[in-house]
Amino acid sequence: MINLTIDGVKVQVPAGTTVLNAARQANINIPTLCYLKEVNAIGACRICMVDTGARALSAACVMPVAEGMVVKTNTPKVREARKMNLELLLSNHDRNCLTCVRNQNCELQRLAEEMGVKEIRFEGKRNEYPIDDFSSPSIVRDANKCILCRRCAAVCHNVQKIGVIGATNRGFGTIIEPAFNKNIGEVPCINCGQCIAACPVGALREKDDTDRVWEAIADPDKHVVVQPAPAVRVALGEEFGMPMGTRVTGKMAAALRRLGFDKVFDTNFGADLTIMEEGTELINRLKNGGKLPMITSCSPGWIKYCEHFFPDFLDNLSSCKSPHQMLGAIIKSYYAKQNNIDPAKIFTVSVMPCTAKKFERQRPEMEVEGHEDVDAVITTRELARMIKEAGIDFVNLPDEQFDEVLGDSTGAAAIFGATGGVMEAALRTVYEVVTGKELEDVDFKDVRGIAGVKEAEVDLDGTKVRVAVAHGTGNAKKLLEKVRAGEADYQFIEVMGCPGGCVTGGGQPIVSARVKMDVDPKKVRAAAIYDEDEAMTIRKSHENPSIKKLYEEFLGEPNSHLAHQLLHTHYAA
Ligand code: HC0
Ligand code: SF4
Repeated sequence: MINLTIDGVKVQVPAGTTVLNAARQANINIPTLCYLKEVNAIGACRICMVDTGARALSAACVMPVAEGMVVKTNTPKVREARKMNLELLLSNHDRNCLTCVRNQNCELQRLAEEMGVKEIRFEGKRNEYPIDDFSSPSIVRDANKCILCRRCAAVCHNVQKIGVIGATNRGFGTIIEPAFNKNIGEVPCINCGQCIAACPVGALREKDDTDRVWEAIADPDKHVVVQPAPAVRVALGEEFGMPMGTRVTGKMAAALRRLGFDKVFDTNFGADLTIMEEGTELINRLKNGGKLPMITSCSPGWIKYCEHFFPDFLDNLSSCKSPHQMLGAIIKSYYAKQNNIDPAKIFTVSVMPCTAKKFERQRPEMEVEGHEDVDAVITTRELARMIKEAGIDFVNLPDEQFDEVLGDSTGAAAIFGATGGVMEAALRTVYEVVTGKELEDVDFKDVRGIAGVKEAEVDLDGTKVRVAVAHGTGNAKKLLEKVRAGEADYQFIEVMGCPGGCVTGGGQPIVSARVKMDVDPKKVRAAAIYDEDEAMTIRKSHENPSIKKLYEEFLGEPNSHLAHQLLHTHYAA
């Protein structure tokens, strides 16, 4: 252990700890900007300057502790250096804060306020870059707001193992962009939005689709139906100042109704339906010598990653569409027919924790008879904006229910939003269907948690099924390389494109680097997801009475001809 003193407080930490982390232990906050725990520690922004007694000040995020070190984090020299560095960043920053999507949630803005920047002493020359708001269905890049912290590039390269954005040019001309000045939609970006979640400012944001949704709601000829994803209900409250991990399912349903949607259904119904279809597909592949391992197909970032980087695994993907696409297709067929509504007049909106779903909904693979399953996708953040714009007092809303039949779901569907959830939900059903026995303990804890790759073996009455779960494409890469090399043998794999699964998708409320120093949203939001599951009386998809009704009245049986037409697709290289 290393002993040092920080601002007069004695601290003992393991060797290799940075001054920044040692100070946290002593409850001393050193301001940071480019630092992002477990993602980016490069000492680039020089905001975390401290005095260690050396000739020059040091960047605390990259400075390791040393025995007997005396650190001062709050001297006039330190404060002036930080302020100067911040003012230099601000001197050529596009400071249109009032109209910025990150207004009041911007780490640069907050630092300026906390460091007492009252005026900017230098007015620098500014680059004027074109905004790329056209090349990608998911991601908007505004380099005029970029502060070159490289958090986005680090998450894309080091965590997701994709690396389509990085620093090009030098000096004043440095810009974070795809190689060869390409636009983001012209490179193998998977639309995961993890770069947006990492950005401290407004340089990266989602493509905003709220205007299209408002227009549809206002159109008397349109029947507008909404469905929120499993992960939205454990994060939306954060946008209204509620603590991380607060479950707001009932308030969310109430808010959607007040926004003017004609029906408030639930993607969780689609998740139960997915289990029926995907579970049956797995059982058939196991029985009939189909392609194994079967890999889940509900995460569109993962699908695009697979297409670009692991095309030899495309036949391993389940043919199931993702739950919200399935529900969209059911709304425009079954629901339209039952209620005598022309499907052409139905406008379906998905509220997703995900930016890649904006891309997925446009894919030609998602059309049935000329109708798109889903007409618009908005993120959790966009829904929050709509609720605020409508003047709805979200925190004080009563709890309401989803509309019935297509809003009815089980605990199995609830857990889809956390890594391992789709696997666990599938196992709950596959076990009972294959063995004909009741599952005594529905909790498959081996596939829960935030380990990058999780494994389990399930005994289906003598047949052993080996399963694996990976979240974040970086972990998926590791896992698939092992499978490709014949070093691992599984029958069923769940992959989610984002680290943590959907709870920490690229469309979720943005958590600042400062909060992430102490709290892991992957864990806190997932805990809320599992609480949601436990609170449900029915926790297995095949026991959902509304799912049974849908098969009885319309689809026949899982994997039927009609089910294939509406709910399945195929991704080709
Ligand atoms: Fe997910 Fe989904 S669980 S991808 O993570 O499968 O986005 O929440 O909506 O469709 O259900 C995201 C979350 C979904 C879908 C579901 C799946
Ligand atoms: Fe990289 Fe994902 Fe951002 Fe695309 S959306 S640039 S893949 S982090």
